[in-house]
Amino acid sequence: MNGEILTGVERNSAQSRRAFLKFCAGVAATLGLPAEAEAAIVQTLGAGHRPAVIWLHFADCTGCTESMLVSEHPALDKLILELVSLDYHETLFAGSGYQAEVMRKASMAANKGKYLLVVEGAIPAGDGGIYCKIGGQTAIELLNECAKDAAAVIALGSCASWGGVPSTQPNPTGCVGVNEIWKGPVVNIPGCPPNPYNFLSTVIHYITYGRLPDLDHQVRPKFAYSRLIHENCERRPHFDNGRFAGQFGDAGHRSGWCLYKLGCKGPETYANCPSVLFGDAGGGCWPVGTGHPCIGCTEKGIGFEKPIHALAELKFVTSPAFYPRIVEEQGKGVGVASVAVLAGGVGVAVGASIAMAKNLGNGHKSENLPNDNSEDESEDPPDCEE
Ligand code: FSX
Ligand code: SF4
Ligand code: F3S
Repeated sequence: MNGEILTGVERNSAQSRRAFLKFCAGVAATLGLPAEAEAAIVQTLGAGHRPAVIWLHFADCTGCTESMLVSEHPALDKLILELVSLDYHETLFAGSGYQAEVMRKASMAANKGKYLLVVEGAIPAGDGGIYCKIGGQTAIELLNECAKDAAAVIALGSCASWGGVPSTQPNPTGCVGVNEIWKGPVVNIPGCPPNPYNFLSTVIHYITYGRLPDLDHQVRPKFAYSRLIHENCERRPHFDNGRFAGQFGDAGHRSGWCLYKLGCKGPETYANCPSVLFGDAGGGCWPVGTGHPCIGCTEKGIGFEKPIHALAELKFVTSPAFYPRIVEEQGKGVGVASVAVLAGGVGVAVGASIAMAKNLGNGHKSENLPNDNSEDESEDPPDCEE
């Protein structure tokens, strides 16, 4: 094409090819895979192999689907039309009622043992499951029926992973996560909403390699949930230097200081939010980036359970000297997991804990900043793990 004038179609097609290659490179990087993986992903997705997906909705706000709708790499239409065959989805389906249920059963029969089952929302299990019925079946019956012949079951969002918002006390409908009902293997992709790229990367890993990615002890993909939010947070230098916002809107808060003393759960929450971001809207688009403390939405027992004002437990924190680059260069062979192991040296953790205790005690005061007329409500330093 050197020196030639491109037609509109050629230009669009070149742009979409570039966007596709960029997307595959992004998936490989998110998964922490080496350079060869990028080629494998390009080849597999380019070959047009589209697994059938059955997507169920139970007790939820549909935010999981909404967050998929605003993803641009790929846009949802590309996901539906080119990467997977979305054969049943109550929110996005044109059909409804009897017609939709017939489609679901037909797809499950035609793709027996090969389709992916995505479950969004908690399962209301109280009183025999009578609080959630679709097409005459309870959520419990539907889940068991659809999971039985699935190649893999993905619990998408915190509600499906461990109950999430609908399971908060007093939980009158007895909401629980998928793995309380379906006793076969389940992959949890928590978050409220979950990051769409963690879901897409899991599906693409499955399409490319015929198996799911490695999982942690809570059956979450390690590529997304093996690092604390606190490890990659852009406000971390402020934490390390004892600069904390004392209250919303004070000078520390306006200056981008650490939100730990406003209840940020980043030090006890595992997720890749600071590096993957949300909504394809550019830098800073994640809760802490916008000035709100992390509420620990990916973490069972923290999100929606631990009060927002409560201070986070300071987990095993690495020294800044051991921080990996947020996006690892391709082909260097250093994955997310190996970086986590490298960062997990006991001596480093002890050193970091001592530094943390010191800095939390020091606490630069927000009111020392110019134009601040608020009082510093910093609390005494909590005990740190050693
Ligand atoms: Fe739950 Fe998904 Fe939170 Fe909402 O549907 S994970 S309430 S964002 O959307 O299930
Ligand atoms: Fe970031 Fe929260 Fe950690 Fe502060 S406590 S560095 S805001 S994750
Ligand atoms: Fe949730 Fe905290 Fe990420 S609130 S979206 S885990 S920053």
